[in-house]
Amino acid sequence: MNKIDLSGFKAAMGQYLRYVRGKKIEDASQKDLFNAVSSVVRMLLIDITMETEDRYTKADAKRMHYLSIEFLPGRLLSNNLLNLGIEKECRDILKTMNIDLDDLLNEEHDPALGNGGLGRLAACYLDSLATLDMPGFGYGINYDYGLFKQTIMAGEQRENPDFWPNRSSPWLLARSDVRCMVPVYGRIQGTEDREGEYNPMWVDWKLILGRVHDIPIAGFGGRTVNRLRLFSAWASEDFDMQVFNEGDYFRAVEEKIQFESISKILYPSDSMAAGRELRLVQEYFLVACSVQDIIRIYLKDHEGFDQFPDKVAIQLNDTHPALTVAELMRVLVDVHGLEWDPAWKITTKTLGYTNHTLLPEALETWPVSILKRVIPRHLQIIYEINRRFIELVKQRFPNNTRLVKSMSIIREGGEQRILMANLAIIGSHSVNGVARIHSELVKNNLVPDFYRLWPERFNNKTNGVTPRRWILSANPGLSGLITEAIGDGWISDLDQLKRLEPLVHDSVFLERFAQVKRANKIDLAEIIGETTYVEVDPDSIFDIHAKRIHEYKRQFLNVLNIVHTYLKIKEDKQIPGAPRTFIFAGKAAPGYVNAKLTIRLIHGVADVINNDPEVSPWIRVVFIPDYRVSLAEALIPGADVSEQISCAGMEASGTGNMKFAMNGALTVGTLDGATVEIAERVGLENLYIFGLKVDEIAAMRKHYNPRDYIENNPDLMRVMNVIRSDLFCKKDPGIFKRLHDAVVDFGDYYFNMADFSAYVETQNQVVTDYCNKKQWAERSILNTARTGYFSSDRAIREYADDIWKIKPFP
Ligand code: 26Q
Repeated sequence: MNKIDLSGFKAAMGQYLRYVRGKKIEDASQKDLFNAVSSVVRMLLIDITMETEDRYTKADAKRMHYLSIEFLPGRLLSNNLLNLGIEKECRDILKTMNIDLDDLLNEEHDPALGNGGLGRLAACYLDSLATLDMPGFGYGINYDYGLFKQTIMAGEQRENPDFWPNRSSPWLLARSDVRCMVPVYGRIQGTEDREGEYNPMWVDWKLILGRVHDIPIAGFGGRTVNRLRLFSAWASEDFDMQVFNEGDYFRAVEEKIQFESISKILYPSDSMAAGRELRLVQEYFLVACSVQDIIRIYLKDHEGFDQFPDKVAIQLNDTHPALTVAELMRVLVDVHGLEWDPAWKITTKTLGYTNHTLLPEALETWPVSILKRVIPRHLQIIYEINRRFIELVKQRFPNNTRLVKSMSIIREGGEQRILMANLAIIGSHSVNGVARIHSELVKNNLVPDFYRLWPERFNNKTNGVTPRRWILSANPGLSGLITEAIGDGWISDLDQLKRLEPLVHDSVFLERFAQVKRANKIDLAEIIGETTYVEVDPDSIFDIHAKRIHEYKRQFLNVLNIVHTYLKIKEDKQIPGAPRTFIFAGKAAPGYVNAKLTIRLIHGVADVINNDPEVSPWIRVVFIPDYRVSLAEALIPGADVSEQISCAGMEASGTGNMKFAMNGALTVGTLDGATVEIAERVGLENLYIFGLKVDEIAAMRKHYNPRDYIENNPDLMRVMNVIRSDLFCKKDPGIFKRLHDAVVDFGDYYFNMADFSAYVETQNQVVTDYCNKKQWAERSILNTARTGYFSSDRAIREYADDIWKIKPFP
């Protein structure tokens, strides 16, 4: 670790407070102090950024640009201190000033520029790229409003605006020297040149300006600082003047507001493709700004585009930035004058595409009519890409109209639509899924015809998470214990956790491991008390289900088991073997009725159970509001049981599953996403796998009748009847009928009924096993010891070697 000189730290803080905030240190608020410390850390980061940049430039390094409509970096002060290796020293300096660092860390607002898994994955990947000294940079949008803040009123989710300091955060460096110009709207004018060749010209477009802010991304060890570049939209002054001069003052102001609204808000859905024009404009805005910036950086040190794919890699985080295919072609052909064929070669060699979902409703398609209005030239280019592609398909597979139809970028029949996944696949040299089972489903179920055409293009990159944030920073107790036992090499080489395995026979280690978990549960119990006003027992089993609320993730199934357990105590007088606390957290998309109802149901059930003196000594239920990165950091270290119970085949990977297992929680899960690989690695005896498998669900779907399961299982019948009754909604009779009917009358698309009895049995086994404290601790240790594979460092090395061909520059 480089030693960073902190002798000027105090003085620099004082200067910041005095000359930026105009305050004496004794008058500074906690927020002022947070900003002061952060501004000093930011200076250190800037120094290393410049040094890093020189290193890359000198080596003429190939760079990777990670395009993502979402980034969820989480709080940055503590992460930066840890990665720079100055946390302890900084804490000590502050102590001499009577300042508690932990108080300051809590002042930081989570940047919420993402919904969930996809945005958080992007942030873990940036952490690993910097830690591995690799030239990898994030490109995203600087939304004014990130994901809404969730509050609960009478059991219902309310969405409140997230006022994140998108201009004043100490981590945002305004780059007023860089500006992007993004043409939008207008029309195509065909002209013929002297040779009589058709030359399309995009005319009458309007100009949006992209303003640039960078968030420095420090790697662990303090050697490398990369950056996350975020764009925000601004109507250009030229454009103002033009419309103002036309004399329609109000229309001019309206249009200006309309343009500046492009980066106003993050769409709050992670599972439903919103077909709104503004969303398409957002995607295009990100793509156009990014491509411009990438080419500008490339052209600083290179001439012509021959070397472009050897110096630049671009990764598309899902299809949201898939317009990059068309935009890169447009810039190469229309702006830089390349011929189509070489431009196409460059484009496909440069781009890689990661798929994150198989859910049909989440796959993006855009009406041709919207593209025609917003980006007419891109639509033309997409048509040309498609024309040439279909030629190729017809050559390879003559007379096969089915194939042409299934692989065409344009879906005919009714309103013509652009299939963004097809565009991304055709325009990339690599297509990857995010867990082994998911990548197999991409090949065999989602786009089997593309797989037949280009088998070499498809690959798997199982997701990973950064151990810096998810163990070192979130779980200092566990980190300290691990480091004491095996040294600190694990932080940047997580496979070393294997060396903990023999310690399961060391009774002192076992005891201390259990103590760490208990201490974390006490901390969590306090947070639960503060946020839900429910008192919970740290000696009860902490069973945590934390993730976006979605029917496929089956929070409903969890509730069914809770209600079943309640009825067992209440009606059958059967007491469980150990007390349990069921903990939920997660946001529902504002327009997702059943997800919001599920939150109400959890609260309704919690109300009845927690207030029943016969039941509440055994089970309690809490819903912690406003799940976000900083809350996850508090929840995960305190978990005994991790709920990963999605309907098999629907969760592409999951990443929370990895974080929980690393922190010693035992998984109750289905064979879905990366949970399959977690099970393989920790061993079936160290987690709880239950339920239908992907192929079983596929085979059953056609004839599945959820009523068969209800009629044949009196326990399930009883639970469903109670859900339909008004026991959990005395003040709003009937509201949960819709959830009941989704299962009973509308086919139970996610197989809750079919998996109910297996889930109940598994949960009962958990309770039994938990009573053997020693054995539980052993299995918990083995979860930590055997999940090193799920480090994002491993994932990034695979991407770097197989797809990006980038190297470390230490
Ligand atoms: C698309 C169009 C319009 C509006 C919104 C969207 C949109 C936005 C976000 C669609 C999907 C998302 C996010 C998806 C997501 O988070 N997927 C998760 O990705 C994780 C990382 O790979 C996986 O671990 C999860 O399994 C997957 O659900």
